[in-house]
Amino acid sequence: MAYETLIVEVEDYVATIRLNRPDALNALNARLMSELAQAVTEADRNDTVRCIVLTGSEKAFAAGADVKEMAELSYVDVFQADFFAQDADTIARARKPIIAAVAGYALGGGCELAMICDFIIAADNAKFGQPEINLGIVAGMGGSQRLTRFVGKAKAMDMHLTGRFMDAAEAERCGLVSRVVPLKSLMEEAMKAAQKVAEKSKVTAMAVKESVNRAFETTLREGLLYERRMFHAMFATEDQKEGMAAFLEKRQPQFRDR
Ligand code: CO8
Repeated sequence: MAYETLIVEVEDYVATIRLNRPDALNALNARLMSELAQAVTEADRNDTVRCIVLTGSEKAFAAGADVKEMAELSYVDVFQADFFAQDADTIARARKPIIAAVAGYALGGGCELAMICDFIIAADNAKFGQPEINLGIVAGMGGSQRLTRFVGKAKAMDMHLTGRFMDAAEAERCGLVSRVVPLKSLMEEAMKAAQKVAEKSKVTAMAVKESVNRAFETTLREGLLYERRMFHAMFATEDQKEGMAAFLEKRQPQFRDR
């Protein structure tokens, strides 16, 4: 499927989705968000895809929602359209793991989009920020909620209230990103990570994603119970038998996603 604002490639079990609005630093407009939701849904349904990598350009993952598109909207416009909400939910509900490979600016909606992914690998030139306050608005795609859960109140308040950008080293220190790599090797490292995920049982990887995401949606008690039940459920899979047999026989497992 050809997109106007994305470049999508599927190779070796990994779907790479590249945001492609270079003239606007990949600012998120309605077209891009709708195409992205569609591309993620297709990758999620595609049996040959086992992991998704979402990326932008070397200069910008995404510099936020498109200010040109938003500037003249009224309250009723954004309320009725529920601006970006459905598309963002579709991406967040994807069942296969999504890795964000972030170089350059990840600001406002761009930072929020990266946080919707399952983990972020950042290039050393990455800059994260929630500068909505400078435009007279607040975050609208999870920035006040996800960033606060990920990095804590002090950093989140600082970012949202001052609008300052966080560099890659600070983002790694405070747990927003899982690793920082040199810009030139960002895609190679992201693909290596995606290949690692892709070689696991797809069913187990989906269960991991569901279990970890529960931690952000429920109490510890409920989350622990959910995890335990998920652990029990894994014993109904052939891949549990294969994984453990392979370990005992000192060989690589041949998972069949069953
Ligand atoms: N929207 C539209 N166009 C943009 C955006 C944007 N967010 N960011 C950059 N651009 C455009 C610029 O207008 C410029 O276009 P042109 O050449 O036609 O003037 C081009 O990209 C290049 O940008 P700059 O010349 O500004 O490049 P610099 O290297 O000088 O600066 C910055 C880069 C620092 C990233 C700067 O462009 C900037 O500050 N951008 C805006 C960042 C921002 O405020 N982001 C937050 C937007 S609000 C938001 O994301 C709310 C999310 C809500 C989500 C949905 C709700 C449900």
